Amino acid sequence: MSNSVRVAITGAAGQIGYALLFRIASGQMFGPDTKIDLNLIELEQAMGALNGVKMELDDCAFPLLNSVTMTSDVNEGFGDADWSLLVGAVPRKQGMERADLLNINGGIFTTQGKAIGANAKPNCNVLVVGNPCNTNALICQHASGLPNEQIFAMTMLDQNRATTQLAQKAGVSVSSVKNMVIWGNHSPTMFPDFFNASIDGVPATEVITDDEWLTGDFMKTVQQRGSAIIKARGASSAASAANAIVDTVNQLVTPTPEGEAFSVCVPSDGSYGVPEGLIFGYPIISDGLITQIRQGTVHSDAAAEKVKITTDELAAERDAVAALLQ
Ligand code: NAX
Repeated sequence: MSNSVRVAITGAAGQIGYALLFRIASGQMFGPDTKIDLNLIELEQAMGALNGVKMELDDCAFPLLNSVTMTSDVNEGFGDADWSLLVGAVPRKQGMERADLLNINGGIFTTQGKAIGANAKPNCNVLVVGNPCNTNALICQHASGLPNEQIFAMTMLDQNRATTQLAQKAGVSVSSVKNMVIWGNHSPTMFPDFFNASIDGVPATEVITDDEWLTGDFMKTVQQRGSAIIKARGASSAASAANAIVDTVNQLVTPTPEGEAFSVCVPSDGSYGVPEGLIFGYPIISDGLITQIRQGTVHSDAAAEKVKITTDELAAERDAVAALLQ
């Protein structure tokens, strides 16, 4: 493995960026032996704030941090990137329909996708975080021409939230909970599949026998956690989102332990009846270089219905941006 990695990050001066950059530069994403080159991409009007973040990076004196480039030019920003973390996006404002949001962000992710295709390394991996992240990733893939294996959208924060909820309910450590996979869209239709999760090797449903909680409060807490954080903190999840980005990349570049899987959205190959091409949250396994969708998960009728609801939502999002996918 190369001992340096160039990471392009959009929205670098935003609140997730502020929590993320320091973790990458300290070695938590790629390990203690990999030097980091950061390409920080922001809107022109945020360059002043970005400069302040860069000053703080300097002030950390991170031994692994080779270089920091700041730019609002996407062609420069994605130049030679090994990884592109697409965090920046336009948030939904009052009165904005979901279709408007899809289209505004669609324009951004088309431009960025083209710049990645033209300037990043051919094997650049792309992780989309900015919402609506699944459909933004679909648009980005189309514009970039990158193969399926290099496109990802994030559901790790939802997995981490679900894992903690199960662990707290069972009174065990979070490391006892495995295979807490999020299916489908990173939206309130996501399906946190507790049926196939395990706690200390035992099906979660045998450890937590409170079905009403599992199908009620648990699902609701995970699906609506983002709104609950905004209500409590007055701002959306940032440190936990940055942590989930670190976890996602870590798990993509590390062989997955036998019998386990993790949550990330990838282009569907038709697995589990999901239309090919939709960027869908699946159980994923990695050999450290190549990822694949884990097959063989059995869904009850109730679970299959939940998978269908989130699939239908993603298909509708794809149809809403069809003009960008020509
Ligand atoms: P902020 O509004 O704090 O920061 C966004 C930054 O992106 C701003 O500095 C802005 O100038 C920049 N930006 C906007 N358009 C850009 C463009 N075209 N090129 C470069 N930079 C651009 O948002 P933050 O809290 O950091 O959240 C960023 C995104 O993550 C949002 O879309 C948010 O919805 C999404 N999230 C996704 C999550 C997931 O699990 N997939 C969870 C957390 C988060 O809500």
